[in-house]
Amino acid sequence: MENEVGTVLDWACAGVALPGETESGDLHVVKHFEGGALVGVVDGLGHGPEAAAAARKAVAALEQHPEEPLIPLVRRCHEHLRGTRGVVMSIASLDTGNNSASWLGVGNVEGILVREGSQPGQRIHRIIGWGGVVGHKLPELRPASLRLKEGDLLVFASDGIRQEFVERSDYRDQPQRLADRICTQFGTRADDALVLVLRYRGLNR
Ligand SMILES: [Mn+2]
Repeated sequence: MENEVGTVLDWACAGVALPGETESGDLHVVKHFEGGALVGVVDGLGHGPEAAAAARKAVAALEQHPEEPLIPLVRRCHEHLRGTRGVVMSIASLDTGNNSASWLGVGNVEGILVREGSQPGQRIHRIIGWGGVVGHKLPELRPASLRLKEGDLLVFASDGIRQEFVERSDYRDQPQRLADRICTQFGTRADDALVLVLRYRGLNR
């Protein structure tokens, strides 16, 4: 199963915990399922062990049923996280049969889609994150739908990364180099930070 992800997505992430903390409360999800993959970034509120525990619980809930539509999936996650710090997240469910994605953000994790062949600052779709905290209070959940083409790039970043990365990055680089560079160049060092970069390859190439 894991190998199959590699044929659909080239992906990498880069992250750093808040200086002084031993574990990060920012975690990524890249989970394949029959016909697609669930991807995204989860940020446990605050930082330190309690934030990390909430984030791990969220990722476990998401990975348990990655094939589920996003609304029931986020609701399930919300129930699992009651009594924890809670998390914010942006996630996307990729449908490799239809070359499409369903996206949903709760809180302030950045999510963008950069079309193949874009110049810096061009043709970037930003995923609107609604307010709220998974585990405490959910906003109205309204996933967005987008078409995907081979070569399109998806980037998720927690709020430990300054948002100006969106306009100022050169997205032509390989996922690992791009993730490393965004993390180094735009990390605030005032919070945990995580960047997830995925290049969509599709099934038929
Ligand atoms: Mn954060």
